[in-house]
Amino acid sequence: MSNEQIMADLKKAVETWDLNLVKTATQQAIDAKISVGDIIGEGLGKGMEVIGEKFDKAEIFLPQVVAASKTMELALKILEPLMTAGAGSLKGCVIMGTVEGDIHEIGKNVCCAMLRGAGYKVIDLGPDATAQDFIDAADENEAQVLGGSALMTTTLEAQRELVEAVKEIEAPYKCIFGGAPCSQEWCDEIGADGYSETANEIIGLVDKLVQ
Ligand code: B12
Repeated sequence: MSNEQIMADLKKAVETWDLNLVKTATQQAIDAKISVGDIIGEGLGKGMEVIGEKFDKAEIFLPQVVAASKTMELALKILEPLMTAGAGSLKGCVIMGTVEGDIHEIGKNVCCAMLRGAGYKVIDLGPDATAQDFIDAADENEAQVLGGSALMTTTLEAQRELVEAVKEIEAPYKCIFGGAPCSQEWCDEIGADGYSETANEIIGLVDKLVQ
């Protein structure tokens, strides 16, 4: 089977929330030595984009979005062993989470996966993480970077709160943000240290900050 066909199957599996197809296609992609970045960014992620667009147009509803999310998560689980860098080779530590009040996790999970693949220790706080959760985890793990995801306009404000909480205690942590309603302009406004639109770009961003 060609790599193009495998990528098309990965996209289709998420779009049609087909758990069997996602298992087979992910394994085929691994066997074909397609990079984890391409499997996620060019395959599974493209399927999730279609789901997002259909949901926005009310062509599908929450249960279908949840089913597509579960399909994507199954693929990320299968990819996990490939994304854990060996001990001793870690480039630094990043605390990732979805900010307080927000339960969207897929984009954040993709970022975690990409960072692990690039050799970072990643502590994933999951969804609905408070500023204090980020700071506690960073203190405990001597992290350099805090990455907060927000998918709703209403939860963007929690990104600002994280920046302010870090400034208040004069901690050296760099704050970076992302998520669909987030932007470079927003990050400049709240005094964040970085923004990236995609999970592919997050690696370069973190590399620069931990240098
Ligand atoms: C999937 C989804 C869900 C799933 C989430 C499942 C899960 N486990 O995560 C479920 C069904 C649970 C859900 C629930 C809700 N959702 Co919803 N959901 C979506 C949907 C369709 C796709 C989001 C997604 O996963 N995209 C795919 C990922 C890969 O992309 P991404 O998240 O943008 O991440 C990429 C980048 O942004 C970046 N990135 C992400 N995080 C970070 C972090 C850092 C640090 C960096 C650097 C980069 C970065 O890298 C990622 C990979 O490239 C969007 C629609 C859309 N078009 O976005 C709505 C959407 C986000 N949801 C929305 C809403 C309103 C809700 C609900 C309130 C319910 C409802 N009434 O619809 C609840 C939320 C309750 C809560 N308190 O949080 C709205 C938000 C509106 C707004 N602007 O405020 C949207 C935009 C839909 C809409 N048009 O109405 N949702």
